[in-house]
Amino acid sequence: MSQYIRAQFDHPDDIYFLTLVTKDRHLYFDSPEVRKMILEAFDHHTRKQSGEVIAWVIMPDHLHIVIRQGTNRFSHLIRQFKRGTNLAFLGKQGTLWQPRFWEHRVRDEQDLRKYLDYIHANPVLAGLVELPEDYEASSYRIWLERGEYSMGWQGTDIKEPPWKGGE
Ligand code: NI
Repeated sequence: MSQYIRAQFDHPDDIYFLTLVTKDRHLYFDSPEVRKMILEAFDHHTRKQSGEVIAWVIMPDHLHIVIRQGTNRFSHLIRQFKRGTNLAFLGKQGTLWQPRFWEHRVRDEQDLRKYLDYIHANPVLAGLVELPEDYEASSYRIWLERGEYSMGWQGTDIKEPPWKGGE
């Protein structure tokens, strides 16, 4: 029984919502160029384990990403991603990241919807832009084109993260 449950929670198709925060909340990712590099690095490490980046927002001091984890655990992917970005940005000296991260398993489509809305509303709620599509470092425009949002959605009704007591 325990084996069965473990396998179920460690499947390549498992979807996770992940939050990573910079060390001491430094604004390391305060330019579009750097945010693009961070996303590309995450995408690279996700693809390496045959996973998929489903949604994202790269904020100046943290990121939220939804992934299908693929053939290796999401924690392995995060270790590789942190190591790779530390090396690229700091040349092995120090770290860009807080040691811990937050993960939530996305259980169904309704759950996914909540995480998508939370991700895409992030830059608006942080006061960085007025509309989600004005922030370049999120997957909002992709999901808008897929017909998952109506034009003019602002996300200003998204006040709380979709989990309790979360970051
Ligand atoms: Ni956030």
